[in-house]
Amino acid sequence: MSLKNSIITKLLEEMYLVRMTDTHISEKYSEQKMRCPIHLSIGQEGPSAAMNLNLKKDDLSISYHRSHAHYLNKGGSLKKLIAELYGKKTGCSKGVGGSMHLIDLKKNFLGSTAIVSNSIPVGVGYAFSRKLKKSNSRVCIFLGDASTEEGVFYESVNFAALKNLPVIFFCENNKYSVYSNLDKRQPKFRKIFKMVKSLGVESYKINSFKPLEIYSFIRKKLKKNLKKPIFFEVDTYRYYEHCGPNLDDNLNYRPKKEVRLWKGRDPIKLTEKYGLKKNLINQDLINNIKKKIKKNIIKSFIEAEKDKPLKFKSLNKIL
Ligand SMILES: Cc1ncc(C[n+]2csc(CCOP(=O)(O)OP(=O)(O)O)c2C)c(N)n1
Ligand SMILES: [Mg+2]
Repeated sequence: MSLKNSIITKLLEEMYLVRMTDTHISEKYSEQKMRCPIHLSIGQEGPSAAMNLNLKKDDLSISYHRSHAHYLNKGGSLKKLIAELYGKKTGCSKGVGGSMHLIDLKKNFLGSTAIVSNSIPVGVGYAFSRKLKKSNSRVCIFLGDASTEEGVFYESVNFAALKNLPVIFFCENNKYSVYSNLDKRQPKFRKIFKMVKSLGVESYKINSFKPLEIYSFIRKKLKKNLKKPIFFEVDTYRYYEHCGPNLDDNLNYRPKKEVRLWKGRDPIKLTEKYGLKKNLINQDLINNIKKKIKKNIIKSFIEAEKDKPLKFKSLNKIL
């Protein structure tokens, strides 16, 4: 298998895992057994898969409220994610965190949190410790576009620049903070990546929505970067409502044309189309990958539903 074959296959595996898991969650959510708020990654699978394929096992990552893709693509346990959503003791946060508090330290996924931007200084702190310990690993900090409107973001970027820390800031710009478009929140002339550049950090806009191109762009820049802070901004789009299992296009806060445009740029469909056209993959391979993932998802849901619920009395011991 050539390098390009294997990258296309890995990108698809990672993106199917996220899309199929989140789709299953959305379908089962109305049963009211998952009682935590959920922020689905459907539509945004490309950047996460591309970034994670550029991370090594001993690199660390940390994320925000929309973290299913980042957790799963770093190798976070699927079973423990589902158990977490069901509030079971077997969940990755022992059932007390829910969808916005995912963690898998065995895979160096440091966590995700509900407070916008608050994982950014934690990630920078980890990078500082990596540097003091002369470790070779980097810390990847996933953030949404709204994070760049929080004061702590600037403090963190400043500290990373000052101390020359091995941090990758990875900004997934889906243009919205809940219902508010970026043009209602930041001056039109401002480019996020340029603003970060002016703070003294090597900074790029990834001008592609094609996962393979995103992957290659990141790879090239990281190779040259020598573990100094680096910032990537990439455009992406969520298909579902900000928080919850449904579509909310009926609310009309996003222009229909924009939604159509981005659904036409679907990261999975584009990757499948490219891979099939260039004979890098075939339909049998796609079917087999999906079959295997589906089996694991069903198994994880069955097991999570069977697991013992968290007893209120045992909370003291956990917290
Ligand atoms: C400090 C803080 N302010 C406000 C909120 C409420 N809030 C939750 S998610 C969100 C939008 C975040 O948008 P973005 O970071 O772009 O991520 P996206 O949801 O678009 O993926 C807001 C304002 C919060 N959780 N924390
Ligand atoms: Mg956003």
